[in-house]
Amino acid sequence: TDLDTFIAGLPKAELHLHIEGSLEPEQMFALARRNRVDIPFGSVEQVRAAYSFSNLQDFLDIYYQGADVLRSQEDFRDLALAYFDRAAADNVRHAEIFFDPQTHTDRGIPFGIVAEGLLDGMAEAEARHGLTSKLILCFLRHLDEEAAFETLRQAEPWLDRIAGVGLDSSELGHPPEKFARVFARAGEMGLKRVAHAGEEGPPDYVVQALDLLAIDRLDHGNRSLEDPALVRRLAESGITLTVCPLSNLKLCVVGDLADHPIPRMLELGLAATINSDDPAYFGGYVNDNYRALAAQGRLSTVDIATLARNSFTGSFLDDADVAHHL
Ligand code: ES4
Ligand code: ZN
Repeated sequence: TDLDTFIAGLPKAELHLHIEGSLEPEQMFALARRNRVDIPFGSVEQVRAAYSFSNLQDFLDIYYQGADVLRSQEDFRDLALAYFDRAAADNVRHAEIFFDPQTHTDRGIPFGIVAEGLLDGMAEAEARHGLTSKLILCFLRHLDEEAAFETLRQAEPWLDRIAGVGLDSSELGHPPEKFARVFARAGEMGLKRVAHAGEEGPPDYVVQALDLLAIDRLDHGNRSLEDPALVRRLAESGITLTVCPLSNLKLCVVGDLADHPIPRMLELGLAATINSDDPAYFGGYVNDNYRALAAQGRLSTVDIATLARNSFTGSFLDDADVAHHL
């Protein structure tokens, strides 16, 4: 459609992307072969058939299993490059990508192998496509605060190449307050702070992320809409929300894209953006997410342009770089 052509042509930034969630089944098989790792699937079709989830935890179990094929610096470089090639094809000009170091260090893969491999891929993407990127180190919230502190210590030699810290994994039962001290330390070290909140967790987790983690950006934030005072606060502060429509559908955060909260968020004056989250698991990259939502007929072309503009203004690029993209 005309809207799809408009979406494809819009320059955009992607602000909510777990690089381990961009591991396509074909690449999972290729890396399993290269590294002689056993995987519990016989074919790409079997893998895709297993990607049916009823909640976040269902997905996380299979996502952490998939990451086991990632072993060498070259694996992490290839993973990142495969994502950047697809993102560039979607006219993504800048990406701020999450990685989960604990998923790898807990399997004996050194932090530096992961970080250097991703940085290699980022440099190659800029050379190949002019696509710039930043790295965001996520703490796994189902693990304890001390493990997060240990990860921040391991990251020290790379902190000049890491833009910020984030918080992901199982939300319910692991409120932001559990990580207040490690986020304070990250802030003292000059890192930006983001957190997943209000995906499955209640609005109070979003309030905690603002008050106790001092977040610069909110990942998901869907359930904020249940609290009118919180909505006013988010609108007045202008904080960016990184929302993920196909993820929300696949993880049953929304029952139907016809009821997706993004149009409402824009009406309420929230700085929403559209992102792919874990594209290999949720059935689409960033343009697929724009198109799926636009197909509901609840977004104007102005709304779509606003969402893309928000992705640059909500990025951690400096003002001059943002201006260059607008
Ligand atoms: C995630 Cl969708 C989502 N939510 C929380 N943690 C995650 N890690 C990877 N994808
Ligand atoms: Zn996410």
